Amino acid sequence: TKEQFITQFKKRLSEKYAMGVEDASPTELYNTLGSLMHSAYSSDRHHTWRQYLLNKQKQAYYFSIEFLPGKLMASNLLNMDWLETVEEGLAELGIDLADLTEVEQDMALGNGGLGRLASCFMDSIASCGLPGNGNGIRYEYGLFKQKFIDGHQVELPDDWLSTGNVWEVRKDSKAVDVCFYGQVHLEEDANGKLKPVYKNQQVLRAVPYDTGMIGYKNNIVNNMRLWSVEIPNSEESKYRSLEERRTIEDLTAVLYPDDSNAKGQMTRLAQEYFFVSAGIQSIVRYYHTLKEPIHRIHEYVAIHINDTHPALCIPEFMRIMLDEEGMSWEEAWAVTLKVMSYTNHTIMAEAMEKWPIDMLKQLLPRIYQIIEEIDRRFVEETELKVHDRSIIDRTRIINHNQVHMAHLAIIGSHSINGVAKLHSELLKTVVLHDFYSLYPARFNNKTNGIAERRWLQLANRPLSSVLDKTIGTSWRDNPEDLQQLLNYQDDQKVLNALAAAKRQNKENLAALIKKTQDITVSPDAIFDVQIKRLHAYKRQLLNLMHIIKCYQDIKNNPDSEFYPRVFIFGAKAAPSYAYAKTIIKCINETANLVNNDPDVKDRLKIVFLENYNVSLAEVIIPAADVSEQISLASKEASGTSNMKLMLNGAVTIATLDGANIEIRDAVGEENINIFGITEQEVYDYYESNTYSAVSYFEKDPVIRRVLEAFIDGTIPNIQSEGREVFDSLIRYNDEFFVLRDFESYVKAQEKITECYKDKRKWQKISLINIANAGVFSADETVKRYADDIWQIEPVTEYSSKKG
Ligand code: H53
Repeated sequence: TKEQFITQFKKRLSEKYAMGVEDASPTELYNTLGSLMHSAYSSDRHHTWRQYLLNKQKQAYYFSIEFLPGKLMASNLLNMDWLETVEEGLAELGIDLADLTEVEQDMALGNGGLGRLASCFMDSIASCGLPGNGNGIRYEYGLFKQKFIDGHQVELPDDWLSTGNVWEVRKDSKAVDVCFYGQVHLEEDANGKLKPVYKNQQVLRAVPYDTGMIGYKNNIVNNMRLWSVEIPNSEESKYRSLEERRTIEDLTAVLYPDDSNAKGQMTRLAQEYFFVSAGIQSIVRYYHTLKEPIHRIHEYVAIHINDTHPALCIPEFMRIMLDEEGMSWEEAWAVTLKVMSYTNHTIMAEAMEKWPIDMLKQLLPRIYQIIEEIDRRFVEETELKVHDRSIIDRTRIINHNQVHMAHLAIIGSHSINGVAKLHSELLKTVVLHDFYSLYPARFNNKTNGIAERRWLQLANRPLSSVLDKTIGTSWRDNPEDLQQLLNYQDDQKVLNALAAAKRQNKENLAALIKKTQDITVSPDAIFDVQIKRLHAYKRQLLNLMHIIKCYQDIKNNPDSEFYPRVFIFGAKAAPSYAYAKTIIKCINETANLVNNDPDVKDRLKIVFLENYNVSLAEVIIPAADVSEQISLASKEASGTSNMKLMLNGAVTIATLDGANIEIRDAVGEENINIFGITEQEVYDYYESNTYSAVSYFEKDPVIRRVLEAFIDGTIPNIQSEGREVFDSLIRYNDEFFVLRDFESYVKAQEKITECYKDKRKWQKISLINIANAGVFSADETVKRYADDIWQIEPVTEYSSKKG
């Protein structure tokens, strides 16, 4: 109750800081509340763990090099069913919960979609009562903090742990050793079995930090285990200088901020092995406490490889089965295949990880031997199956002095899935077609999903309360019940209430924009939002070109009618991705020009919010009118901001790419604005090699005028950047078909403006989007993983019958 909470809170504050509420700072109050929550859910964590153990339940382990949870306080309060009580209790003490959550630093151990998906899954797995855990790296520094200086992106370190982390628990007793480098050879042991003998290995200590993943009002608390590197006591004497120590500690120091290029850094490869080896060792150790025979481990353990970064799970699991559990190769391979499953998240060739053989051999000699043997057996087996030998060249793991991580992941997993229908089809028909012909039964689709608790219940309380009043509260447990809203699509009262909620969110965002960027925007304008990593294939440039066209239209005809729009961007560019940074500079300089041009008279505003992250997304998404999902068809595996924006009532403008197609199917053609060429047309262009960007420049005066603005000084301060963009389109033939799609994009944008002017029509479309977003609940997605791939079941109370 509220009274109990107040008593406990004051008591804890006094114990922790020897203070009363009046003297405590927001940080002290935040830490007090966090510690109170932590004590409360720890017993649930213990209970959950015991249930799994006593039931000997099969558990899934989600291995991911990225997790992007954002802030945890509000979502933990919601899931613990404490939110209202705590809010009221604090209010009575004169404290605003929002002031405390403000103190928390975003946990940004991920770059974008991949890491955020992993965190949505963690929330959903626990909320569905499923036995599933995360396994990753506790980076000392998260994704860089982005600042703009003279319109350029500048990266600052994200020292997120500097203020402490109330949610994590260091588990010294669960630390394991992870070995690198050295030499290895095989020797026969007393039983005639080959065993590896190591020399000169570097031994590092992996220390786990556990964070409870709290289920939604179900008392289930799963675990996200993140590993941090340390120098083991036994090795202390080896690393005397500060520099040597630092090199080792660097292993878990930073998250690689480039998720589009597998860079050849040793540290990155070492990171991959580090969390994989530590995770698998700890799983096997736990398995032994069940006292079940090792060859049945697949009945108790499912390991999921999230993108290729954890693909070393396969040889590492093999290593443990062979070298430590004494299995034969055949036995070890049989269980490995049954345990492992893999999700592919991209078809972009440059994101397909490959490592030079020499590097792998040097860093992980035993693992390399095992990979070689997996490859040898794969070739041997496949030769018997296929007539066309070229298939082997295209599918084997080791080729051209490189180790292909996706090939390893596919060959060693019983399930391979894509993340949206189109993406999974493209995997089968194009990108992984050879593998599909070898292992058709392994391929399946699992369309991504989002944690609707965070993205609606928490982020958009005005909308949530309209929903409660209109359709009751069942949607909070079962997002598909949002469908009931469809009964109100012609109810003006409901439409007005939805519009009022949107208005409140827009005012909120407008205030944030004023505060952080000192730009005044009117909530009467259309809020047009593109939020995602900056990447050429995502085509922020197409958006910018349309903005420039609008600006030129106004300039050419200053008194013409132009419906006010605010274009809002949020995006980080990988520090080494020069072209992406160029686009940022161009957007920022265009913003400077447009926002300060008196002719524009507030009809156009461009806002590029600095340091886009989960917390910022939680403010932007509820306020969006238009959702920009404009990647070149075939390139965006799924996208998930498209789902979050739809759920919050934004109307989508989209290409037929990724999950956009499924959004269209859910809302109907008339409630989404589709434009651009299809994936088939993209492939036709590739095949015929007939795309000519310059012809669009020559024949379309609008395109010509827009592109000239990049190089003729219209947009100041972008001499070199403007030229670079111009050249990428004209000289280098526009890799992502921006010019090809420009005209249809402009038309779709014009339709949006017309539609927005008809308030009632717009509100109805917005309602239809909200009502149909339930199918994208990550709860449903993880249930499909649980049933089809992991074969895990929701927890039941321990029954002694199970023995
Ligand atoms: O994964 C998201 C997709 C999105 C895709 C993204 C992604 C990364 O964030 C990083 C690496 C990678 O291979 C893919 O780009 O389309 O929605 C979750 O599946």
